Amino acid sequence: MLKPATTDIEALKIIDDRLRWLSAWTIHHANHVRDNDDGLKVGGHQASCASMTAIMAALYFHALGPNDRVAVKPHAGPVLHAIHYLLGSQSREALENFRGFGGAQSYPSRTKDRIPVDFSTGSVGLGVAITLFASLVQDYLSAHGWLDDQDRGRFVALMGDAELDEGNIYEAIIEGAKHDVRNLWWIIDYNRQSLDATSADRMFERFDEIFRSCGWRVVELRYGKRLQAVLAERPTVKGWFETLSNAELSALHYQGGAAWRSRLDAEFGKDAAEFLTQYDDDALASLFSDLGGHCMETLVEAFDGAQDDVPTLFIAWTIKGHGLPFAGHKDNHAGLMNPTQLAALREAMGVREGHEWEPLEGVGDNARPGVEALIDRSRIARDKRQRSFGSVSFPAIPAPAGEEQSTQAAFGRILLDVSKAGGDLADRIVTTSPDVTVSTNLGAWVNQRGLFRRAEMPDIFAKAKIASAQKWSGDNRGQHIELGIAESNLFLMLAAAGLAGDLFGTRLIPIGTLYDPFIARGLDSLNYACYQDARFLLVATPSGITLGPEGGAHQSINPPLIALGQPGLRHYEPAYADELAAMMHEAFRLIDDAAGESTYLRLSTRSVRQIERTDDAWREGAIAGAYWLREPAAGAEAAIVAMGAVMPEALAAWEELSLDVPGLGLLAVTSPDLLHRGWTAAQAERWQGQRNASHIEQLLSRLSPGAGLVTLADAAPASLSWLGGVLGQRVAPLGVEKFGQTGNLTDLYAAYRLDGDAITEAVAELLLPA
Ligand SMILES: Cc1ncc(C[n+]2csc(CCOP(=O)(O)OP(=O)(O)O)c2C)c(N)n1
Ligand SMILES: [Mg+2]
Repeated sequence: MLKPATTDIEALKIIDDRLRWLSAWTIHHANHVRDNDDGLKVGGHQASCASMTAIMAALYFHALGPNDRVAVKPHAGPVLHAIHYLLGSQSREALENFRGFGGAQSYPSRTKDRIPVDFSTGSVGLGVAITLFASLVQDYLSAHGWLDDQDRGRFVALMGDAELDEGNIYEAIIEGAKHDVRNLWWIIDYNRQSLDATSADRMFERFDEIFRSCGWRVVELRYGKRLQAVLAERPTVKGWFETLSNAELSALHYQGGAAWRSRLDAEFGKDAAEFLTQYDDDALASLFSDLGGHCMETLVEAFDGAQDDVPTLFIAWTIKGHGLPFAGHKDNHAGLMNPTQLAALREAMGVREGHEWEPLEGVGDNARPGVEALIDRSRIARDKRQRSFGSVSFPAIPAPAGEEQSTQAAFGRILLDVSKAGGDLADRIVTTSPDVTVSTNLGAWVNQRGLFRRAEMPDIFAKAKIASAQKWSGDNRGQHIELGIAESNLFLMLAAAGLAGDLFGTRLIPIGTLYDPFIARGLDSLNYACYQDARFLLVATPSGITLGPEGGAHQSINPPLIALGQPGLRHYEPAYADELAAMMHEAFRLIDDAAGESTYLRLSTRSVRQIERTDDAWREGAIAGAYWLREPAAGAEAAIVAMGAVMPEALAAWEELSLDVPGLGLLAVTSPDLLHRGWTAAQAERWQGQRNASHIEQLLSRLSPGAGLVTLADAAPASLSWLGGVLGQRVAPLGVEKFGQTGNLTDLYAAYRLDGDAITEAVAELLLPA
């Protein structure tokens, strides 16, 4: 690539200044200018922004191509808004309302910001790692013929140095190495400060080794051109500079030129005298601030020099708060300039009072055309892309035949049938699992559709004619992305694949499987995926103490409660294979529906006798969250309410008790999550004058107002006990509250009170006169 003309570099430096000003001003305005009715601290991170303005100017106005996608360090959100303000894609109103309701968000948000945000950020580390999985998805789409070469791009993560402490980053680069990921730039804003203080020194030399050993190129941008030239002439000063600890260096940057002078004088005495006479204090401070991440020539050169597809880590040395009065101060993370300091910055930047929001305020007439031309040429997407929805056709999904089945086995059979039937749905499904592909019943699907590998991977065992039920070969047509045991990676993979419609214009139907208890291991990544409105199907199996002999380390208890509190994720827990088939169809539909969401299926390995259906009336209720498996008599005094794998106990108890308790009902709950949402939504509607009863209110109003409910779930009893609040009916909640143990189902259900005796006792107690 040609080196840009000097005028471009100058224009980029001007843009760097504009970004520093606009980001600082946006935050200042929100904290000190805008009305504040409630006295809450508004906040914002002027120092974290100032640290990155040069890097972001060089990226957005020079290096990025139109298909490149960027995850921006959360605390540099205002810089991204300032960039789009210069580009004309962000409004002044949104900036004036920064951190206000409906205004520019504190941290870049794909769903809430009006500017194009490729990846939301906020929980540090996750925004970095998702770029790696997005790059893998890009390779997947290319290999499957869904992405033209000219539409491919690079994935860039702008990260704080303290983000390197997040373990999910290393889990991701290990997985990336296995898949030979490429087209990644991760750029560290190496300001050597975190939130609390300056960061520890000792790890620095290790980070580059870690990345190199995972196949990355590491480019360190330590010095700007000016400082590099001066230190090249003075190796002893350079040696001294490089031994300064993070804390010492930051303190000197904060203290400024006089402090540098006295330190150098103390260190080198008369040997530094001639050097020091060449600089006044300001010039000395400016010289030592010329670090790589603030030097436009250095940045442009580095980006131009990394145009191949090798994943590259840039370590760009910077000063936190560069150019602001608290530059380098260890406490500057949430520091805000006071009005006096802001006024001084405004003056220094040539911004007239009252003209603070003008995009190119302070840019001289000579420079302006060059700056405008550069902004005009910027190749990044300016407008928010339309999401791709509604293009996949979903055939009906028949339930697999079989008198006795587990929901986990039925899941595997349904996917196999989908695969055999072929067509659009089957081709768009991409499955993934953190080393539990076989044990979550994805095996048959993988036998049919193969592993995804960019380079052919033969099945050595098959070639050697060693008998195995499981084929394990891969090529670039494969549809299963194999992951190592790292549940956070699973969710980031699902997040990236679940955004394929947005990122690449092609909707994928991602399905991820894992063991239910290990959802907790990747919970923040799961939340992150939902926060961005990524769409996928999560199949968690096995679950609960119903896992029996596997014991308490693998028996999940609280995931239904997690799901109850997780926006963007719908929990379904089927008891029967036909329910599961209906739920999978609904989950696929929701993936491709603009108003949809992701789905979490909680499945079991317990083989249960399937129910005979006389009609299809159950189906609508099952999708809405519950249906009467055994209808209650009108005004009945009691009902059993059960979910999932313990349905046979509920049915048996119903059969036994209905002789003595006339009209006893059995409610099959398929989604406490949906029932709860429907209940609160109907309540909110009533407050606005509408009179619709929610699904669960309609179901429970078949019973008498004072009826008793015995709720039963192989999960925390709170998953269902809240149902008593819907109409004020009494509840006896049965469920699992202590860690599980090994054992057979009879012993375990008796010990944890999920059996017929427990149900009978609970019903009896509810029916006793008070
Ligand atoms: C998972 C998570 N934990 C904690 C925080 C709170 N937090 C926000 S920024 C930050 C330190 C960031 O330091 P660094 O990454 O170096 O960024 P910079 O110095 O550029 O601001 C912390 C701990 C967070 N946002 N996410
Ligand atoms: Mg930092």
